[in-house]
Amino acid sequence: MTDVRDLLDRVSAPDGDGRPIHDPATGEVIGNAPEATVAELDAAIARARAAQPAWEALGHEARSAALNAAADAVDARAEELARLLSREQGKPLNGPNARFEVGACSAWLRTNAALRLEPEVLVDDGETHAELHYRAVGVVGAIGPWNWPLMIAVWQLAPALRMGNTVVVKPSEYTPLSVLALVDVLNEALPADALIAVSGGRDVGARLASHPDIDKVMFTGSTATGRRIIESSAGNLARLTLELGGNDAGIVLPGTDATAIAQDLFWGAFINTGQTCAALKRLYVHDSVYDEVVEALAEVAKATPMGNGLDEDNVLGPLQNRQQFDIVNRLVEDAKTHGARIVTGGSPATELGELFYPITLVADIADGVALVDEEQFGPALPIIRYTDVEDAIASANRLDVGLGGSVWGPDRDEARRIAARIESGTVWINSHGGVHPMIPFGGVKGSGYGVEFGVEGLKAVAVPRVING
Ligand code: TXE
Repeated sequence: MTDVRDLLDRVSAPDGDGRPIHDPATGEVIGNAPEATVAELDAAIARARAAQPAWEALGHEARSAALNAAADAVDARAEELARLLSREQGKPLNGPNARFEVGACSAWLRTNAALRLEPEVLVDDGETHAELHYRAVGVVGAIGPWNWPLMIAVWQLAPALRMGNTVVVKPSEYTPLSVLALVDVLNEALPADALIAVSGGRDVGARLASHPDIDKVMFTGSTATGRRIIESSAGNLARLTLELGGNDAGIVLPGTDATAIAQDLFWGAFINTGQTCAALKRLYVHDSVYDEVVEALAEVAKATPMGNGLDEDNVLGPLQNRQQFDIVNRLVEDAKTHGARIVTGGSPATELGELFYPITLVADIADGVALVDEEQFGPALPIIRYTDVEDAIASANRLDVGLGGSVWGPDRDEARRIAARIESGTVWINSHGGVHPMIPFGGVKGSGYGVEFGVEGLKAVAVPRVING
């Protein structure tokens, strides 16, 4: 079995120092994360600032080559990274989980290496010749969450490095070791101080966002923290890309074949055991197919194994932390008091471990109940019956978030017409949550602003410069 000891030795705090990090499946301590002080963060930002001009001066070709070499380094360590991620985050090795996440890191690095952002000729009419060029912003602060800690770190750092920025990464305090290990591996291929990871608590995150020498903040996390980062940007004028929470709705139209969509619906909702920003979090199903859809989802749930992520059979894991476990438990208990019907699950799976909660399908529930209105970010899905599609569209749009959404049905044109009326950054048809390194991704309303991925993602970590004349 691949050992993660070497990676842990490279990044852990010395014995007796740092913060213990627990495996959410077993409660075991897997290592100690260094806890940087604000002064240490300041020193890291100064180093990143000093390294930036030379990194930008290398030019696009050389930076692309470095990103490809960094992807090679990730591939060479992929199994170790996946195992460390599984132990720290809880997600299984198999399924759309740890090995998949490490693979996505490499794919995003390579795609960013291959992207081209050429100068645009704006006006060329004989009198005026104006071109738009893109330059690096400077030093980018990348602040990440605990659900997809490696993939989201790469979403932030790959385009930033590609454009010639240097980057200071602050991982979530729940999953620092795997991100520190990833950055250490990436740094096998990058020049000194182009990419620095600083592990610490919320004070370190707050300082990174408000630091006068930070030019851009890439943030994925809660809406509450996003608001704080917006406030601090009034001080340092940092540009922001904010990918905040969501409460994605899915609408299943009449005539849909329930068994044909059940697998995709299931994974749209329960990828990473529901701990995914753009997961399906409220499902609106037409009365004519409601019972079949609920039944088909229950069949998939029964056949999908949950447990310790290192067991090759499992594809669902624990909640990553007690805070999130308590949110899911509270929302399901509250739904019960409102008369909702628990189809599968419905109470903690303590036989698997303290932080396990089973796949919980909650039927006969309505808008206004907290499990529908609040982001559960876990393995509990409310399934709401509708009779008029106009009501379903209104329900999808009634909340103050808009990251993703989906429409499921046999008629693609009809589904597309409805999709155009959903207020979210992405609407999928007959699938939910798939992302692609060439397709811009971002939210509207309380889900944040700015997009990641593709050429638009490069522009988001660049500043325009017009050359006129
Ligand atoms: O997020 P936080 P948490 C949602 C999910 C979850 C909730 C809280 O609903 O229940 O957010 O999760 C850093 N300035 N999502 O507590 O607090 C912090 O150290 C700058 C949705 O993990 O937002 C961490 O690195 N940074 C989400 C990061 O911000 C600050 C994924 C995220 O922490 C800071 C995860 C500050 N003032 C949770 N305070 C998604 N969109 O995918 C904290 N941080």
